[in-house]
Amino acid sequence: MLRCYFRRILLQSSSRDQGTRKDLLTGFPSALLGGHRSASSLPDVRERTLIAVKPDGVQRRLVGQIIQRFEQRGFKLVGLKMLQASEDLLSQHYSELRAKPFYPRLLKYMSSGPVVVMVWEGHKVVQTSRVMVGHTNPAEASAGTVRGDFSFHVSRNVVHASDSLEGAQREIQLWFKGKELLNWDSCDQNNTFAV
Ligand code: IDP
Ligand code: MG
Repeated sequence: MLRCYFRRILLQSSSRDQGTRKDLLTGFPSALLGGHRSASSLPDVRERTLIAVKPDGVQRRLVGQIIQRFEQRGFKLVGLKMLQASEDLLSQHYSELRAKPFYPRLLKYMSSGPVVVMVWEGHKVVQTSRVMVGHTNPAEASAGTVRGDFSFHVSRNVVHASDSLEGAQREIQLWFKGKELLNWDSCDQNNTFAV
């Protein structure tokens, strides 16, 4: 019921003003959030995260298998593109790691070829996708995770996943324009969650 109400408002709002900026993290118009942006007040089935297949993953033709894992888990793809990331974009993306000794090598690796960036949506998608991706160092990543199944060294760990709600919001805004993300209704939603 509540979900239908929110959906109706969302549809009315998008048809009334296509130019209104939707909240990139939740898919909800910013105005609907009423200034309450704490994680607990967000409609959590619309939580969003940024996943990227890094240049090694693209070169090794792993894009399809990585997408498949998120699809089969039940998450919803709301944004997807392939690009050659600029140094400027990567330095913003990895700004917290600037002081690390591996930072120059990391930027060289990430700009060595195209990446495929995606935004996935769903209940606790940030936390769940970190588990699906596995430990930063593939040598410590569990089998069954992307890194645990497809890589063995930290310098080539195939995939990126946002590590927090705040990180996801920042990264989605960095990599995507609002109009590149689509709000769409999935026909299986009654079979993947209930509120
Ligand atoms: P995360 O990708 O699991 O969130 P972060 O600590 O945020 O891990 O590091 C970002 C990326 O930097 C890693 O995914 C990996 O590509 C690279 N990286 C992290 N630690 C090392 C290291 O010790 N040597 C080389 N590259 C590293
Ligand atoms: Mg990280």
